[in-house]
Amino acid sequence: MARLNILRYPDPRLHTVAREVREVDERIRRLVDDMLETMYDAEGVGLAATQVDVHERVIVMDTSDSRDRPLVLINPRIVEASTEMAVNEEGCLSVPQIYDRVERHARVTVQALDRAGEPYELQAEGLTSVCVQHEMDHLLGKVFVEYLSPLKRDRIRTKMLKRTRDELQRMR
Ligand code: K2U
Ligand code: ZN
Repeated sequence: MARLNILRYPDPRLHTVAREVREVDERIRRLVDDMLETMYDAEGVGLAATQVDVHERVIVMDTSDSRDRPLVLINPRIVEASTEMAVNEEGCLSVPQIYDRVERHARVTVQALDRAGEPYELQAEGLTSVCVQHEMDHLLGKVFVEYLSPLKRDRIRTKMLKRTRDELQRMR
């Protein structure tokens, strides 16, 4: 397994729309395993393939307290979403140390393929619901800061660019 590099906002590759996975083969299973290792190492509760610069519809998640219940969603589709909405504080591994409130569906039903390529259905609420909607946005090239005001988004963009520049300077 390998830890993968996580793209950092405002990298334009984060705005790529991911394509469907044609076959759940060894290459995809290796990607899933590497994404899980990367997600646990980064202490995230979810990770989309877009964030590691692979533009295929693959998501991994683990919202369990014990951090030992991985969820794999390949070619996920939301088939039902509650009219009830909920506002939650969100963060993103591609926008480190930035948190803000985003409104999403309180509950969603998702159909996907698992790591073996078998179809299943997930009824999600709470953190799982927020996370799966956040990750599915990533597969559409959308980052959660795009729900914020243009002023907030520009401030975050400036902060991220400075932080990345400072880190590159320190590495020299
Ligand atoms: O996509 C990612 O960058 C992973 C996010 C997933 C996530 C976003 C919003 C709400 C829940 C999960 C990271 O796990 S951000 C870290 C985090 C963890 C728990 C709650 C909020 C943020
Ligand atoms: Zn994210």
